[in-house]
This record gives sequence, structure tokens and C-alpha cells, in this order.
Amino acid sequence: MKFRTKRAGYTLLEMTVAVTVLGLVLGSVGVFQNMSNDQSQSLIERSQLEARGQRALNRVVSELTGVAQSLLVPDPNSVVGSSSIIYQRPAAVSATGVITWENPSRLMLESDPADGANGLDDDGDGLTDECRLVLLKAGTSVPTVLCTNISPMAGVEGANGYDEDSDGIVDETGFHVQRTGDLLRIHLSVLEARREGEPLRIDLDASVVLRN
Ligand SMILES: [Ca+2]
Ligand SMILES: [Ca+2]
Ligand SMILES: [Ca+2]
Repeated sequence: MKFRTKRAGYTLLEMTVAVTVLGLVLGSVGVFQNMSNDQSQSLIERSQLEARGQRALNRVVSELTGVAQSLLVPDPNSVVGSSSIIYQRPAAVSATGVITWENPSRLMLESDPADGANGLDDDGDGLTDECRLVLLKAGTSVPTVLCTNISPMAGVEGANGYDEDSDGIVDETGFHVQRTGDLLRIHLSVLEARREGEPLRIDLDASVVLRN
């Protein structure tokens, strides 16, 4: 009487299929892991850039809080706003409500000294014609840099006489202020170069109510 013997082991074909499937699974896991790492890194970079821009914007808001509309130079009430503003902060208020003003301070956007406005990335940091925001406080002669790597232009705006983002301001720069009534709008566009692709950009806005 003959008995069929139970098969031990796997055929070469089965082994090949198993190895191939395992390879595909491990490859997929690797790709997914890389995508996940890239997304995490991107989120971290965006979060850090937003925090950096927000710190600078908070400082600008702090500087411009309590200032008088009539003491702004220039008065940024035109459709182009202003990338530079001279202002005076209240120093003291008398019992009768008379305000004594500090000497003028100035906030201004200027080209990064290492990268002039020529359409080229002169310093090779991945950003073209980046700017910086500086503060010259009353009574000082050395400006403080509040923020670097500011976009020359805000958002999608180009220097072409059009209001691309339909915000009512034409050709606005990466830092600008604009006054409507007693409301002063402040905008900041900060950049961070990436290893590949376009730089990361964060656009931040705030506003302060001016004294009359
Ligand atoms: Ca540059
Ligand atoms: Ca340049
Ligand atoms: Ca605009």
C-alpha cells in the first residue's frame, strides 16, 4: 500500500514569490516612512518660520501701539502703503490728559547687505534679494535688526502696478504698513530657503488702532 508523503519545505518558485512580496512590502514601508519624515520636517520648518515671523510682528505691534496718526511720517494712507515709517511713542500722560511724546523712532525694510536688489542670490543662501526689517529707536544711532529673510514683495504681489492679491494695496513689499482711518495694518512676509523647490513663505498680518 502506497501513502502520499507530506510535502516538506517550499518550492523555489514559492520562495521567489515570497521574497518578492516581502521586498515590495518593505519598500512600501520605506517610501511611506520617507514621506512621513519629509512631511514632519516640512511642518517643523513651517512652524519655526511662523514663530520667527510672529516674534518680529509682535515687536512691531508693540512699537506702534499708542502712537498718534498725526505723527506718522509718511502718512501711509495711499494705495501703496509704506515700507518705512517714522513714529513717536507716548512717553507720559499728564493729569489733564496731555501726552508727552518720545523722540521719533523708525521701522524700515531694507535690502540685506549681502544681497542687493538685482534679481540675483548674491550670497548664495537660496533666497533672492531678501530683505531685513530694522528698528532705529529714538536716541540711538545703531539700528536693531528685528527680522531677516523678508520677502522683497508681499504674497503673490509683483512690482508691476497691479493689486494681484486684491487687498487694496498695490505693489506692497514684504514688510509694509497702511492706514485706513485710525486703523494701521501691518504685514510681514518671511522666507526660509529649502533644499529643493521654492522657499517656504509665511505671510502674517496684524493691526493697531492709532490715536487721533
Ligand atoms: Ca540671498
Ligand atoms: Ca540680489
Ligand atoms: Ca496687493
